[in-house]
Amino acid sequence: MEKLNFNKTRFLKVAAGINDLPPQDRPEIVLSGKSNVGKSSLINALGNNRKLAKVSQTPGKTRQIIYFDVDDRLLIADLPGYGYSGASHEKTAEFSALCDNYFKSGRAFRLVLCLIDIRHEPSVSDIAMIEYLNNANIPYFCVFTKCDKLSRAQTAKQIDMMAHYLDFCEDAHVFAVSAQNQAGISDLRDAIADAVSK
Ligand SMILES: Nc1nc2c(ncn2[C@@H]2O[C@H](COP(=O)(O)OP(=O)(O)OP(=O)(O)O)[C@@H](O)[C@H]2O)c(=O)[nH]1
Ligand SMILES: [Mg+2]
Repeated sequence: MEKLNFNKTRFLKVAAGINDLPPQDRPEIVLSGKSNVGKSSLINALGNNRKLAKVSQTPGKTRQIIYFDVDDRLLIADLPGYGYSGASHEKTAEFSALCDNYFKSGRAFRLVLCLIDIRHEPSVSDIAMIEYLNNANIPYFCVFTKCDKLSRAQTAKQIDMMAHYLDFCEDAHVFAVSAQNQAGISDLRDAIADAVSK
């Protein structure tokens, strides 16, 4: 089959709730991570188009599940960021309910990209997410974002530190990327294409 063309990434729809998800007529991958970790920026980097997903200085911008389509062959779901402390308690509860329902909806997830900021220690929610995916046997990649902020040596050191906190399952792939300078993006595209073609 021809290689998945990430340049053909387009916005598909906004799903306000669990009853509003698009039909699963192709593999679906999910972007998950703390608010502000760089989920929207990563979609733009993968799709090579800065206008695909809204990037914001204000955390908590993405409040619904936003769907993108890649090459008419793959769905990417951009989940609302978890654990944003600036949002009202009510709003936070609403986001996490949406994510919980989504993961429990019985949809088939080909792959989850767990985004974690390379500069910070993993949050309780990051650790909980990895544990959840391990237990649910959902394949995932750990994607460390904003690597342009650190040197290569610092990046490697941080990943070692993360491994201390995060119980990566044996075949979880680990990526260090930057949406800003495109580091690691092409490798990540290849690995996604590979994972969804199986
Ligand atoms: N230096 C650097 N900054 C980044 C990178 N990716 C994202 N950012 C910045 O981080 C901030 C948040 O990025 P978003 O892509 O909007 O993050 P998000 O995870 O979609 O945030 P929510 O939608 O609020 O959950 C923005 O100011 C981005 O410019 C990166 O690779 N390097
Ligand atoms: Mg976003």
